[in-house]
Amino acid sequence: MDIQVVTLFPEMIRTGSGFGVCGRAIERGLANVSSINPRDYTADVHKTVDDRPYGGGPGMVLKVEPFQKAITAAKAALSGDGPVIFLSPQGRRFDQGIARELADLSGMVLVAGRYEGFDERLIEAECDDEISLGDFVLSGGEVVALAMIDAVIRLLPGVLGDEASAENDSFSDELFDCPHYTRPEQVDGVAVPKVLLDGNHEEIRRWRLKQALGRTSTRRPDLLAKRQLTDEEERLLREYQIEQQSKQLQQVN
Ligand code: 9D3
Repeated sequence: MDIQVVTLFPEMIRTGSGFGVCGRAIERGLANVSSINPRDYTADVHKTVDDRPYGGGPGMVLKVEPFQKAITAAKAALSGDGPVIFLSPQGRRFDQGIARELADLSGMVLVAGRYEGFDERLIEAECDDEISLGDFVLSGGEVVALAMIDAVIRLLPGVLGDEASAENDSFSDELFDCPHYTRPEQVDGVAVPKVLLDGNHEEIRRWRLKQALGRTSTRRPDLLAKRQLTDEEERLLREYQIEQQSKQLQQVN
């Protein structure tokens, strides 16, 4: 996987992709992450990359020429082929499905903006896809590029061990995780749920599934609505809801 990032802040990309699972995958040659700076493709002494918006108003707009030249260089640097993906608040929202699609490609060019964004003519000329991380305001696309790079690299063959990659294929994006606990058995008087200490693996499986269903239903009912529950899952979810109700009654009394 070859990822070329067009950015005014290459250091953010290099530093941000250098740690943990992602950093190790890059070191092992399973992925390449490089940056190309539009400032290196300016022709004036001031290396100008932005200018005032036509029609007036606040903020600055990124100039076409330095970004277009940088994108051309990024495509040429790409070892294979791949889409040019603009990162902008107007894009379609990134999710695990998009991460999976991108992980099947041999490469991509991610274009991160700053200021008010790109000149529309650059988008019309160069954009194959436009992606947002969600409905909140960031200062630019670099953090979004890093989120996408991390999500995609984790999915590449050989990056994770067998256990974790099995999780990738199954329900990891459809249900929330169950709660996790490690030693010690008591923290500030709060004990680990007994079922996890008893070693009954069928009971543990049922408890974990019940917690995952319950938390997803409480916090993200939209995720659960997308999913057809099995008879066992329906039963466990009802048990969870009854258990939560009796817990709340205990707190009142
Ligand atoms: C406060 C400025 N806004 C005017 C109404 C528009 C605006 C322009 C540029 C808001 C954010 C940005 C910079 N953001 C990105 O480049 C960006 C982004 C984001 O802000 N949120 C979620 N995903 C993305 S992808 C790129």
